[in-house]
Amino acid sequence: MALLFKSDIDRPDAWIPALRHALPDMEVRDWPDRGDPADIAYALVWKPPHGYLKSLPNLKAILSIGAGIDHLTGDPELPRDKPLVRMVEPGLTAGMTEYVVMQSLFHHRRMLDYRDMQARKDWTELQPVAPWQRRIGVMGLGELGADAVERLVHLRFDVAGWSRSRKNLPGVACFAGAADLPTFLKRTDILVCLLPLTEETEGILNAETFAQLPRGACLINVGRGEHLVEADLLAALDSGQLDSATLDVFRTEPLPADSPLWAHPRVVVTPHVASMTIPQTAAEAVARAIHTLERGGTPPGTVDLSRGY
Ligand code: NDP
Ligand code: OXD
Repeated sequence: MALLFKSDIDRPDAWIPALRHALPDMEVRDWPDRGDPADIAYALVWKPPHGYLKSLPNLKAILSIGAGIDHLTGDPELPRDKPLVRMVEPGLTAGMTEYVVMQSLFHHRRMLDYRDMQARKDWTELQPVAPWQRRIGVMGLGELGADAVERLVHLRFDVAGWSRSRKNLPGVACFAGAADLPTFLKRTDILVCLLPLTEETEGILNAETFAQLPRGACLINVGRGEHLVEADLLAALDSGQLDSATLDVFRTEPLPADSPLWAHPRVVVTPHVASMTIPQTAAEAVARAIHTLERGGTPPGTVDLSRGY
């Protein structure tokens, strides 16, 4: 029984030893040396070639190296009868919370304005806003969103969250479902998208959504590029409906050189690095998931393909 590791972006020299350490009784194979497909019981993957997972005759479960699973559901031949487990591990969660807090503070403290002022050698003190007067709204209160809102509450921001099912999180105004979306947006100065990409959430960051935010709001998109309608963002920035945006994810990655987002003065671009799975902590999570599956259980992060996440 073997575990296959396959990713074009995650470093095998860090992952393979971590997996072997966490799973001493299992053979761990790296993609180029995958050997007999019949041996592979578990596939730990990021963007495997379409059709490949179906070709593994004894596959027991698919484990995603990332939290998102849209890189797998796009495979028309995905073996949908096998358990699909997405990454839930403390390193990934901590990294995302750092990024959301960092970018929230960046916009809250008007760092884009100070950056422009520095270029002009302009020594002006901008009027501060107390954190409890700054309303941050996080779309998606799952593994990542719930941790991020907890830290934002500690920083004394006025925090709200929006999810599919209603939550009860200390210090967070919780909204749920399509009916609550307008109320949630209306009270949001900094909008953070931490949703999974599904049929329901694709294109959710659009002109209609931006129009419901207070004028001069900021956007932080760390979900997926397909959540955002880029032309609507550019129009909202140009009109002043949105003040600024931080974008970590894009419809086309790498972001094409001719994208207007690269040089937009009110946009911060990062190359899909908001958070990355940490091999050491993730290998432990993978081992726990495999042990749970071997016992017939359901590990944390098991995806419900009928709802798409
Ligand atoms: P979870 O599945 O744990 O959480 C998803 C959240 O979104 C849940 O709160 C869920 O609601 C909510 N949600 C889903 N669909 C809807 C909907 N239609 N309307 C309202 N709320 C909805 O995912 P994670 O928190 O682990 O990850 C979220 C996403 O973050 C990933 O799918 C990935 O796209 C992105 N990501 C980006 C990274 C980056 O570096 N940029 C790194 C890691 C992840 P409910 O709680 O009711 O189910
Ligand atoms: C993820 C990602 O889904 O890195 O984990 O985007």
